[in-house]
Amino acid sequence: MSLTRRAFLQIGCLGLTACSLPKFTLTESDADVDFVLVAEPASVELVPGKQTAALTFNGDYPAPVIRAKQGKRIRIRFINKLNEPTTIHWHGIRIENSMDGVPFLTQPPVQPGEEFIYDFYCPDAGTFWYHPHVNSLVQLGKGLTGTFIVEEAEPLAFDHEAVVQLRDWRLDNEGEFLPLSTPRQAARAGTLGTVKTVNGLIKPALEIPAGGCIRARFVNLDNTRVYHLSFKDYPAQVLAHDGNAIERPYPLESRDTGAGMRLDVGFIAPDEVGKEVIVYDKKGRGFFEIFRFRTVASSLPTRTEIPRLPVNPIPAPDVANAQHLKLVFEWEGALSPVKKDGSVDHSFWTINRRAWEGMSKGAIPAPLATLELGKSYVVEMYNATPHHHPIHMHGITFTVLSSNKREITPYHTDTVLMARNEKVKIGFVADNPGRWMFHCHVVEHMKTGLMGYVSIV
Ligand SMILES: [Cu+2]
Repeated sequence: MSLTRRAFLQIGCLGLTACSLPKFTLTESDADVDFVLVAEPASVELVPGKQTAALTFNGDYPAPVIRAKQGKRIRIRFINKLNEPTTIHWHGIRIENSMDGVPFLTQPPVQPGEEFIYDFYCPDAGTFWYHPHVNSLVQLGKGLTGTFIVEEAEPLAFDHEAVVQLRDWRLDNEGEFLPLSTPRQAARAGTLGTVKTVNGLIKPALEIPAGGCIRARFVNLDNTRVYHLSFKDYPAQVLAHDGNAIERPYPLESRDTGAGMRLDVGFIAPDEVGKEVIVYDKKGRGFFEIFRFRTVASSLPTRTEIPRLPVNPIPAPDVANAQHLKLVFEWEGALSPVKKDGSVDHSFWTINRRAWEGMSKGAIPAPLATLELGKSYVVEMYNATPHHHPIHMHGITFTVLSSNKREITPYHTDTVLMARNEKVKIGFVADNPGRWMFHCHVVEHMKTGLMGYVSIV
């Protein structure tokens, strides 16, 4: 296959394998929306030769990659064809509160057979993702996760973009789901999957144009796993953390990317056809292959420079005059009795000694804090547990200011991975009114206590 640079720029993925493009075509009545997204059960092949009864977007996995444009609105007609209520949360988008997709807190759950128009403006460019915020362990665990890309207002000079969607599945050899959670693991680092996939495939080889300048968008769609992404000795640059471009790109050695987190990496593909660049999960001194890129023929001129990404317009907090808040994450370890219907409500984790109570119509728990609109805040977070937690805040992109465990060059993100006993300071301007969830993105942790919300008024 021979590809010109222009062709890559125009079409992006150009039908290369393992690059998911939206399959849905708009009908006439959908002409007033940009995208139609359907949550529905469907059979997909994850274990080779076996079928898995998954929950999907638009009938397949990977889910369609939804593309919006920075500074523009996007309207998505969402249809719930599941047999239970759901919502869609747009992770990392500084969105209007009513579009944030949190049941009861920001909208009524979308009932089976019903639909909801998500209509919002995208102020920031980058790699984001979407998923339900209802029955998350099951709905996300069985497949409802997808990538949401906001393209920069001005196109960038990459030759090719690779969307790399990482996630595990808890499956047996026949492709049947294993229990998605085990209390023992929920009270620790979380229950890991058994089948690791990249864009739905096990250790695939993703095609890239020889000599091309590549933007790889890594998206950790998993419920639990932390990936320690590394190219080993192959030169690659970190361009963005969790969708937010950094001012000074730096060489990728290994970057810890927890559940819900993203990493944009730029690199120049080898000049020769059939060469491979292997991407690893680095654990200790060991490098374990996740997948590989493989070069295909192209007529691209040789590139030496990787374009920089424009930094998003995130307001800078006034740290010197900011109000300080403290949040302590602790392990409580309460095994709860089995309820009448056979279910259990373990709470293992607390924020400021309080485990999330859950919510329903007319029963919204009190916020963790009420913040004043327009004011700057510094939140001192302390992970007093022996496990890592990717801590995510909705509606606000914050700045990671410092840590007691590592050198921090302040950067913008929506999710910060906290190591055991780590203290992290984050800062932000509370400029987005509404009630914003604040939780760990290890889904078993949020479901067993490590969740709350802040109210900005
Ligand atoms: Cu956690």
